[in-house]
Amino acid sequence: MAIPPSWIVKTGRSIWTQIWQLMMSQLAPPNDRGEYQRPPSEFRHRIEGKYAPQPRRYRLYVGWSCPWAHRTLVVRALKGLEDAIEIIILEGDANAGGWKLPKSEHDCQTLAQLYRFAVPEYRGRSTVPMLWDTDTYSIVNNESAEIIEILNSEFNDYAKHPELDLAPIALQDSIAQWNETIYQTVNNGVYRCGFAQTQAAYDKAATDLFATLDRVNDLLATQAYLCGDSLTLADIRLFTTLIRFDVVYHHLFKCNRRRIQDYPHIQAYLTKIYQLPGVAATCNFPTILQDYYGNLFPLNPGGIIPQLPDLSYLG
Ligand SMILES: N[C@@H](CCC(=O)N[C@@H](CS)C(=O)NCC(=O)O)C(=O)O
Repeated sequence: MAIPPSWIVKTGRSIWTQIWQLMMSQLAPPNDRGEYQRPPSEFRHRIEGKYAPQPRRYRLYVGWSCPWAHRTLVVRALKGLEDAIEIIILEGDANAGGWKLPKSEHDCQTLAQLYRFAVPEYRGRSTVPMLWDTDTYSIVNNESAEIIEILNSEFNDYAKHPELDLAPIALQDSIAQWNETIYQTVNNGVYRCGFAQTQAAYDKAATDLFATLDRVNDLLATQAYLCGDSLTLADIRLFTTLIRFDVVYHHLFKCNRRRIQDYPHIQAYLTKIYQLPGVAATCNFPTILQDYYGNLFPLNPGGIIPQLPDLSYLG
């Protein structure tokens, strides 16, 4: 006797919903309203005291797909710190989750093992970007917002472009205000859309996201950057989400009310930053597609990797 299709749909839906909720609660722990809560970063040292600013002493562990790590790659490129700060590019591990090292270090094959090599009792997330001290084998900082401040100001003696200040004192209030808005509604906002576990949580995140994009588009009609005429860290923080938007977030994270291509002033701004020297080389679109669609299993269980949209406007 054939199984009625309505039974297959009902049973499949019930089993899949339970598995999905279980996987999502691991991937993206929600609060009691089903809203995604990003855990705070735990290593927050600055370049001071035992961490002296020396060339080739510190290393950055990054992954091409990660927007938070991407911030650090853009600042490193703009400041010309390639010779002073080495980068180690990690690979996302679709099966085990987490990041794999390109070659074994201190007997560690994964980033999680390296975190525990430095701090054996550490039980938090092993995230990129991570700034590592090769002298003391310790983690200096794993908060991208702080790592970009460090790269902007602490290695000027070794930077090819020490004159470039991405956080001038006169703009610090404006940068801080934009950082807060952009983090809540755009950088983390796209994740709040994609990782929402209730309709209400999604609706709120999507409304907040597009309200900020509308506002930014209007602002950029009359000025070059978020804080006025000059590029700041706030722009770089916005850039790494914008560059992934039409490629990934628009579809995978359901940020589909508009694309960046539908915002003329944001599109021009994105292109301008993309074309700054060294920036295009930090944007690895095939890996971005592969990691998001291939590794975020609960959001894309079939594992199909879509084709790249037309990005020819970037030049
Ligand atoms: N607050 C951190 C977030 C970094 C982050 O979430 N990185 C993700 C990749 S996009 C990661 O490494 N996740 C691995 C994990 O959570 O185990 C920052 O901005 O530096």
